[in-house]
Amino acid sequence: MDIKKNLDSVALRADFPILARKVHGNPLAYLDNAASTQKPQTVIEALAEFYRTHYANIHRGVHTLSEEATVAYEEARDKVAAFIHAPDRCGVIFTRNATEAINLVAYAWGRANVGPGDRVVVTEMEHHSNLVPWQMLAREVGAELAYVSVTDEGRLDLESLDRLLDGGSVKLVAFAHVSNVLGTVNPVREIVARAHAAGALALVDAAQSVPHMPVDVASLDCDFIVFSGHKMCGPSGIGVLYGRPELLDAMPPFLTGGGMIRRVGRSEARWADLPGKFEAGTPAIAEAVGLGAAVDYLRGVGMEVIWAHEQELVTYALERLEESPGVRVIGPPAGERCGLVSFTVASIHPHDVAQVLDWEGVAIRAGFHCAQPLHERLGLKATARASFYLYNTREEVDRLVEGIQKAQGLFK
Ligand code: 7TS
Repeated sequence: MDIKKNLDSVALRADFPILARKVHGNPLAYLDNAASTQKPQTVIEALAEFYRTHYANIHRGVHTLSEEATVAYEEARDKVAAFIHAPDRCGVIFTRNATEAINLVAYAWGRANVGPGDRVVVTEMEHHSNLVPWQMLAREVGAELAYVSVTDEGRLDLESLDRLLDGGSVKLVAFAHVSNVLGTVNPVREIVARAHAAGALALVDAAQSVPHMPVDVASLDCDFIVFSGHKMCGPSGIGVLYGRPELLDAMPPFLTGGGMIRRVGRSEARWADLPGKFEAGTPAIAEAVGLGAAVDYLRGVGMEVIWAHEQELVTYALERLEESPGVRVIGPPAGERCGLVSFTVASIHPHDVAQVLDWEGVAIRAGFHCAQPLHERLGLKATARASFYLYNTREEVDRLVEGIQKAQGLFK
């Protein structure tokens, strides 16, 4: 597919001021989007404009600024709900990030619904954010944490899921929509259907999917879904949990204090309705507004167009890397993955590869990418990872490959 027909990446790059800067005298090629993405001018301006003209605390004052800030914050919730096709805006809970959203479910839902002998199922490809909260829960309540296997090609082994579900007493299947290391796009609907058939709930970690592809939570049929604003052109400090309102209603709160109560007596309190019940304290007000602006921006470009662009780039990157001597690509083939690629380079530590690339102005990540059990499963010490977004170009993929060749020359 010709990218330019669909996405004018040159014009679009001008929307992101940081992409004009140089690193070590070279133009910046920012290929670390799975860690965090850059921000368009509209998001930067939405934050500044909100602070300049409307800022106040929300849901409290009757004064004009507080009312304006409340409207802006709640409009951001509407935008997020529409973006993921959430059936009910009250199920959209603002958190700090995907990590906090998963912790919210692990603490509030998990402590109330998982007990001794129950099972929580995760997969071997999870980010630590979708592992450690469940390890903590399992240890605390005496439940078992079980893992869906990953095949050598980097796919989930759904037969191992079936075996775990057959064992009974599975309360939750928590899994990534898209792996942040392998790039694998998991069959969410199928996994959710199998979990539901076994009487379990399903939590989808969409940190690497919502920013890059159209996601419709109603059609995925999951019970909880989480993602982070900073990975989708939005500010850091704002993330999202969407939960089925009836589940959220039945859950005890996670954090308690101001903003989430209806009435407080000397010895007890009653909770506010959704979504306030899960938003204790002063939330990330301006950041929510910034996330709303990010959603506007992404919708303006079009999620299908962004996905197609990234597919084109990753297909090209796989071709180039696979023909490079000494480079080993991790994960499934093009067509089964999102716009990221992890790899190793023979005899060079991934940190050294990343260092040489940085001298060239090419930003990638190296290490475990917060997925240590996955690296252990694949027998890998560490990997280097290039991850793309809507503003990346084929020329930047070429610079990645040239940088790797340079590292190979230096470490010969
Ligand atoms: N889940 C997945 C699949 C992720 O990739 C990440 C972050 C998280 C959860 C946590 O997101 P946070 O916003 O709460 O931190 N992934 C990465 C990464 O791959 N490199 O840096 C952060």
